[in-house]
Amino acid sequence: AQDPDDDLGLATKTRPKTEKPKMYKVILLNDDYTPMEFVIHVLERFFSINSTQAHELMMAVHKKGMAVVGVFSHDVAETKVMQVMELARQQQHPLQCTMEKE
Ligand code: TYC
Repeated sequence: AQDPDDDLGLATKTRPKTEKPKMYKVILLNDDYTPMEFVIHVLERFFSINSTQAHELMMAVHKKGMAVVGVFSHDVAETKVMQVMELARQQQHPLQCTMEKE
């Protein structure tokens, strides 16, 4: 009746000790009203992107509609999105920034 090997499936799976954290893409969306200079400023300030690359990335968003501006852990990505959205709100720009699981 009772299977001696019946361990009820507990703790039988082996797995690596450390799980790799899920990473999140932070995505910037284009719109018709946010000034290019403001977008460049945001990329420099919150994403530590130098001015040459910030200009290129801003133009990529402007032309293609969106671009990934960085990949971070969940908490860091969430903070970056909040910082961008808050500064845009303060300066009354419609800039949108979002995050997505990689
Ligand atoms: N399209 C905007 C303009 O022509 C510039 C812009 C670029 C806005 C990137 C948002 O994420 C953005 N002023």
